Amino acid sequence: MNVYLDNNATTIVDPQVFTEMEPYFVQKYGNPNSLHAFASDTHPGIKAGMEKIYAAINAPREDSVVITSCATESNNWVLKSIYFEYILTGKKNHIMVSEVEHPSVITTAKFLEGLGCKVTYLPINHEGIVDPQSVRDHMTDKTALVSVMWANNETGAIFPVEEIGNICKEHGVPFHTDAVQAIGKLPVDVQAFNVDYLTFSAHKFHGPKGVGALYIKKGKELIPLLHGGAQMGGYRSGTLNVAGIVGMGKAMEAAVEALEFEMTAVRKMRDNFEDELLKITDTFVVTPREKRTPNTILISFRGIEGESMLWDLNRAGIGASTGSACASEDLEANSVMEAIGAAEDLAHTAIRFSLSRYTTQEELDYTLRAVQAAVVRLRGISSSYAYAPEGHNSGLAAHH
Ligand code: 7TS
Repeated sequence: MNVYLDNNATTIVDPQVFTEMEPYFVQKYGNPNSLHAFASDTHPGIKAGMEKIYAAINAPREDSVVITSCATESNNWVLKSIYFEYILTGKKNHIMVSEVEHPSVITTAKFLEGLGCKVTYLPINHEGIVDPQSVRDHMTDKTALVSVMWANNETGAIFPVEEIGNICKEHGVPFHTDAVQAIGKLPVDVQAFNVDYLTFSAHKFHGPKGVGALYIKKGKELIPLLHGGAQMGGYRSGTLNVAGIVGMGKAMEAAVEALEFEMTAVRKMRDNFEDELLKITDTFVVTPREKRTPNTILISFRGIEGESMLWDLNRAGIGASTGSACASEDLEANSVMEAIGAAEDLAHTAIRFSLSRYTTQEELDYTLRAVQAAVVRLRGISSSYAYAPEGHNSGLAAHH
């Protein structure tokens, strides 16, 4: 059996999405900006795709949704353009990001720090969530941007973007949120909250890879990152990814339709699976499940290196993740676990299971048996676990 439980990394393309994209490769392949029928043949598809994208996040027509190549580009764009416009010119000197943003935000912030920008890395609490009060505490009259993700990719923790958006509005500071892990898992409505910039990426909700977007509220237009032929109203040059726009539109429409299913059926499957995993001795989950996206579990198995667990699961045909990047030689600890202040041994034991609307109960039953077998095998050969034997009551808190 093959079981895919790494949906926070990427997802299977919905076959309906693939079908809608297909004509735009060998039939309707014109450059939409050319002046002939090959070009105009692409226009209805682009228009329909864009309308679906606007509808899915309830974006008003006067606001912009600019298509990019991925969420990484969208995140880079916001931070770097704010830097060019406000920091390089000396009008402001400071931005805030949470300390558990995706690397596309964190490494960009670090890069800008090297250019002289002050950066506050907002901490997360013991549940893995940013406290809105910390945004208020660090706000200065020189703050140019606050960037806090809607939901974390590793824990699934949902961040208080409504409160943070309000604090930003009070201070007249632009607010960006990386909603990559929120689309299709939580209701995302750019008019319900104060959001100036919102990032998303099609491949996280059963659309194609290589197409993302940035929502930009009217009046908050950014300096372009990519200069060139002035496509996308001059905001983002480069020939339009026609099939990508068609595919992202269809995928977003389907994600909104499936949202209720995700929030009920997928959540229920996730909860039951998690209950069973937690029956294994010495297992820990940081963020309470009601404060998480419906599809995600980040769980630690004391005494077991995450990578060893992945190896055993992979041999059983199961794809999961440690949620941490592997440096070439050192195995890095999970960054969220580190930020929470988990004991070093636990930070290396986190495994992320992320479900989707395609996950079945049968797959989870099979995975549970594989995890149980891996735990027995790996704890049996674990030197660190030998000092914390089964039943030993050493929870996360005891190790602080
Ligand atoms: N932002 C968040 C919150 C993400 O989870 C990811 C990908 C990105 C941005 C980057 O998206 P892309 O479209 O540029 O690829 N996250 C993950 C992950 O959790 N495991 O692999 C990729």
